[in-house]
Amino acid sequence: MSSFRLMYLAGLLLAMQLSSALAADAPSLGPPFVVPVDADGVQRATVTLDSYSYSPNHLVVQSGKPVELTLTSVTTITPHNFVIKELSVEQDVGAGKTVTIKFTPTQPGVFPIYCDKRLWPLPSHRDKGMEGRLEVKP
Ligand SMILES: [Cu+2]
Repeated sequence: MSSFRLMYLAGLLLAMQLSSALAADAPSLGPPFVVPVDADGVQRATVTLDSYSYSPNHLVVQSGKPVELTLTSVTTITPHNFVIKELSVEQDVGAGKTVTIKFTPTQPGVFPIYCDKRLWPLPSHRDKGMEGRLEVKP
């Protein structure tokens, strides 16, 4: 094989890797999921964690009412977490585990949700698309 042909193939491979990396940079935000308010006034929802996604990943809640999220991991090996930095939420979720978190957002706003786990030197899970959004309505 000529060196020109090898360079052409290498370039093709690089282009393929770049395009897949770019695709991973634009995680799709799902339809807004309005978290229902239970009779006791608590807004409850279940979020499924997988590699590398949250489902649903676009949660809408009301300000001033407690939020209780059941985080269920469906992975067999990879640990994940659930971070909403602005609300001081940071919860590890081991592979196959389910944990419940409770917090009360007091300010309306739009806050990123993400997983900051990473297996160095690979990109973080957030970089691989494991992120979402919490919308807090007044
Ligand atoms: Cu993760």
